[in-house]
Amino acid sequence: MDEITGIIPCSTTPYSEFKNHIGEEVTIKGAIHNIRLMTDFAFILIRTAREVIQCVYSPEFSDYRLADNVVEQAAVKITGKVVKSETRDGSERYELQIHNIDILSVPADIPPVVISKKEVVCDLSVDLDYRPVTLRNPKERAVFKLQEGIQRGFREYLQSQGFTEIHSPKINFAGAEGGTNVFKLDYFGKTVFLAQSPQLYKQALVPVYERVFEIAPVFRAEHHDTSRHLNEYISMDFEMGYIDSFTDIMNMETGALKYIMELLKKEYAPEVELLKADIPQITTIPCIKFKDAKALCVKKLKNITDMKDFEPEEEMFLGKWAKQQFNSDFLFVTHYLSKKRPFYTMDDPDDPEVTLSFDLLFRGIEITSGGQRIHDYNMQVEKMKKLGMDPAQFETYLMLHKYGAPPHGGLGLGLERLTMHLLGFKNVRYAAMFPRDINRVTP
Ligand code: AMO
Repeated sequence: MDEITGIIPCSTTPYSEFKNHIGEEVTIKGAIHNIRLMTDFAFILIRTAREVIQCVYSPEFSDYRLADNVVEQAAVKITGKVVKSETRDGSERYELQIHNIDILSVPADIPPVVISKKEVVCDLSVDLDYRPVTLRNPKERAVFKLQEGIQRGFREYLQSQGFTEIHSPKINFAGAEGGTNVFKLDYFGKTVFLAQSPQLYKQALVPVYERVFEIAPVFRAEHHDTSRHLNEYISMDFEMGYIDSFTDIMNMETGALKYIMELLKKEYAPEVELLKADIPQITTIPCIKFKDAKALCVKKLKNITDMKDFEPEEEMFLGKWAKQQFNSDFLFVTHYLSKKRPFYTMDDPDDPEVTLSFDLLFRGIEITSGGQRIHDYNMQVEKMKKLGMDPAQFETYLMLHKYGAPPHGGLGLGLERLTMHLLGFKNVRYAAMFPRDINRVTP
């Protein structure tokens, strides 16, 4: 009888170890990414989980002869001898002289778009239509490997600061962020809502765990087709109790971003290089109050009509201003108007027209909203009433306040928005693996 040991013996050698096996025979498994047939030999590129390995076929290397089913996208197991290859720039590279190819599977058809070149050259909509295939292109898949690094950095940093990871429900009794961009759902005859954010739950968990975080999808019924809005995106949230001021939250975010950027440089270097990612250097992040930032915009930009919020051009201008003035890619804008922030936001006791809240701009686009929350029951009920909300509808949320909550606050950071600006994409869809927008629910 066989017994399952929980151990999978490693049957393939990663490229990073080739340098230790020069002249030896090794085995690799992967997909044939590209074949270049020459007169009496062939280059066969093998795409493994994170690398593309050059293999060379020649009748001189063994008795093995190339078969007809050695085609691009076939899954293969190759054995061969590791040799140093010649590079134009003199850098150390290794390749495999093929001794044998086992075909593990053959594709039924050729890919609808060319994925074996450096870039997939097609319109964004075509790229997205064929995402399961276009993501096989090393540059396209690198985007989401890097995105993994961002999430990992966020998680590791917050865990190091005593945060507990949570998962809040995505089927909710109310929209947490207000507005019309909430998806309604028929739930056995009852109307429920897809979570716009984990807001109500992360706050509820502050008296339980003090510091919590969540990385999860959230849903926004965006009615417009813009280059920076998705209908489903990954929100990286945290909430922390016993804060002295809402600047504690900004400090925690600054620490997390520093950690993330260092992790990307250290452990995601191949992707950073492939994507030419412009990883920002963070020392400190400058802060400006909303009203001062607005005054700057009014002075420098024309036709500003909305004095309560920023247009995208204003955020772009502020991003450039932060770069010029402070050599910073980031800018915290604080004290947004009370009218413009959600019901849970704490007003500034010194000036109730404004809130103890902030946005973080990264290269001129908002990537984070956050702030201090109301923790007092009566204050929260009053604010809800003032905003025309029915506190009875939020009875379960208000248990937080009713039964005692410490001063607390937190933030939500849009993963795709951060990725988009790290990589200089013009459209957030490039930073979403399978984006959902007003026109797209497939693949
Ligand atoms: P807010 O609604 O501002 O705040 O969202 C926080 C961050 O999420 C990102 N984001 C989006 N990304 C892609 N597509 C969208 N449609 C979209 N909408 C928002 C942005 C934004 O800064 N509960 C609060 C956060 C908090 O205070 O803790 C919230 O969700 O990067």
